[in-house]
Amino acid sequence: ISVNMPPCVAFHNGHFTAEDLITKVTRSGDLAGVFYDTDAWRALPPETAIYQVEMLKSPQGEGELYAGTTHLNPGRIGDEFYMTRGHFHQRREQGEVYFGLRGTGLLLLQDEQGKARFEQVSPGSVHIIPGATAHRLINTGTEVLSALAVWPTIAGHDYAALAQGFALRVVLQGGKIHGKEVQNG
Ligand code: M6P
Ligand code: ZN
Repeated sequence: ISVNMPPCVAFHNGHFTAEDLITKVTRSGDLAGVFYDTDAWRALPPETAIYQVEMLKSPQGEGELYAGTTHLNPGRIGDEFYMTRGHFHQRREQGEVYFGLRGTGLLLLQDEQGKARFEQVSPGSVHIIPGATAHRLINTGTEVLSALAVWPTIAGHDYAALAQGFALRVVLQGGKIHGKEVQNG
């Protein structure tokens, strides 16, 4: 028999072994308006790496899938834990699956009515993100949080729909991880 070697992802750290990877680093300077403590955000060197995504190249089109790992560093801006920007899919009906691989944190999910909830992310956790649900990773631990994601290539990203942010924030308060509701207006 003839067998092709597929790309490999290491389950202990989420890194891929593949010929052709796409990588993108998001730095604090890219995240204007994302963290609520703007003074603390300004005090951080803008080149500070917050997260890195490594993904496989995929054919484009209806039915095709991307696979990629987000590596979210541990840390806080002010008292708020490092997090990804977060997004709805441009094609709202399209879902996604996240798998926790390393580290601990939260997956923040929010529907179009603004109702938000958390799922605990830890090695082995499986997260089914339904359509029309915005998603953001938050690293509440002390090591890198790595999660593997699989999503349709046609999904796209809609960041603008979340310009006002998510309804919940996660902060360290009195040495404890605390979810805060964001006051509107
Ligand atoms: C996961 C996927 C990607 C996403 C990335 C970073 O790998 O959901 O589609 O781009 O996380 O998240 P964001 O785009 O919100 O910065
Ligand atoms: Zn997504």
